[in-house]
Amino acid sequence: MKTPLLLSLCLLTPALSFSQGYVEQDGIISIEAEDFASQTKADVRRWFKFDARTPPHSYADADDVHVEGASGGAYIEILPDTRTNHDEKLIHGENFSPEPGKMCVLTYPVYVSQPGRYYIWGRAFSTGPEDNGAHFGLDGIWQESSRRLQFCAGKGQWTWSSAQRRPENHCGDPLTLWIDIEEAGQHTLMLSMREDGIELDKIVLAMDEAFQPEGTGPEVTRYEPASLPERTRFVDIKNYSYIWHATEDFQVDAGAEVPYYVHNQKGALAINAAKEEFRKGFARASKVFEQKRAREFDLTLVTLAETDGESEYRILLNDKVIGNFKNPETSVDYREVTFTIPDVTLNPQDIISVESNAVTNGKIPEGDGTAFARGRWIGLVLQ
Ligand SMILES: [Ca+2]
Ligand SMILES: [Ca+2]
Ligand SMILES: [Ca+2]
Ligand SMILES: [Ca+2]
Repeated sequence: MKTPLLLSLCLLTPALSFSQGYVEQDGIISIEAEDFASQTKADVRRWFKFDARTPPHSYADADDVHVEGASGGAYIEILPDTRTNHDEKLIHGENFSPEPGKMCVLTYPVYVSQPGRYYIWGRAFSTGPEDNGAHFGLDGIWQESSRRLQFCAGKGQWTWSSAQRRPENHCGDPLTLWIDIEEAGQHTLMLSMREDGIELDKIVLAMDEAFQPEGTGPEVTRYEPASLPERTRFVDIKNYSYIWHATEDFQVDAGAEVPYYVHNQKGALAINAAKEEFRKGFARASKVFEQKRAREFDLTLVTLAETDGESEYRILLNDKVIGNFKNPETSVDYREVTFTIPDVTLNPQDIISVESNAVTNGKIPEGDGTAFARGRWIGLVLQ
C-alpha cells in the first residue's frame, strides 16, 4: 500500500512550472545560449538548438554537430549556412548581417543588482572563417561596444572570446567587447546574427576585467526563487468568496451550554473536554453578515475530524438550524472535513452561528475513561 500513498502525495503537490530568467551574482551573469526566451527575425536564417536528441537536419551546413563538450549538453547554430568560405557569395541580409538586430534576434531576461560595465564573453565552435561573428545588445539598443563578437583562434574546438572585430584588427583583442548597464533591475540581453553557421554554447557577462572563463565556464546563474509557503488550512477549498475564520471572525457565545477555547496551533475553536461539565451540550460562536446587500452563497463548514470521537455540528441562521453534520470516523487526527449547505441567502445583519459538541466513541483510552473529541472547526467558507 505504500506506493499508491506516495503516488497520491506526489499528485497533491505537483511542481508548478514557471519561466526562469537569469540573475547577476557577484558581478557574473552566466547564460546557456540555448536557453533564450524568444527568437524573432528568423525567416531567412534561424538559431537552432542542438543536443544529443536533435535529429539530422536538411539545411545547408559545412560542419558536423558539436554537442560533445558543450555546456549543458546543448548549443545553438544559425542555419542554413551558405557562406562557409570566401569563395561562396556574401549576401547582406541573407548569409551576413553587418548591422545588429536585423536577423535571428534572441532575448535573455537578466536581473542585475550592480549596474556598470560588463565584459561579454561568448563560447563558440568555429570551423571556418565565415561562422565566427555575432552581435549583442541590451533592451533593444545595440551599443557600439557590444557589436561584432569575433572568434579567430581556437578553430575546431569550443573557445571563449571577448574580442570585438574592428576595422584595424579583424580578430580583435580580449576584453574589447562590453555592455554598459546603467540601472539595476530587470533587463533584456539580446543576441543577433552577424555570420550564418556560427555556433554558440554559452554567454557570460562579467564585471571583473580579470575574469577569464575556462572550460565550460562558470555555473549558469539562473534565477532560483525561494520556496513559497504551502497552504496548510482549508486545503480542500478550491474556490471561495470569503473565508470566515473560526478564531478570528466568529464571536464565542458566552451564553451557550458550554464554552469554546481557541486552539491556536490548529486555528480552531474547540471544547475543553478535560472538564467533565463541558462534555454535555453544545458550544456556539456567531458572526453577523455585514454586507449591505443580500447575497446567496453555498456555506461550507470546515471541521477537524478526530480519532477520539465523532463530534456533531450545527449551522444556524438567525437561531434557526439550517444544517446538521457529524464528523466521520477517522484514523488521522485533525483531518479537515467539509460540510456544505447549498444556496443560502444571507441578508444584511443576519447572524450565522456554528455549534459543536465534545463526544467520545469509547475507542481511545485516557485516564480512567476514554478520550473525547473536542468539536473542533476552523471556519465557514462562503462560495
Ligand atoms: Ca553545423
Ligand atoms: Ca557562414
Ligand atoms: Ca557551424
Ligand atoms: Ca550550452
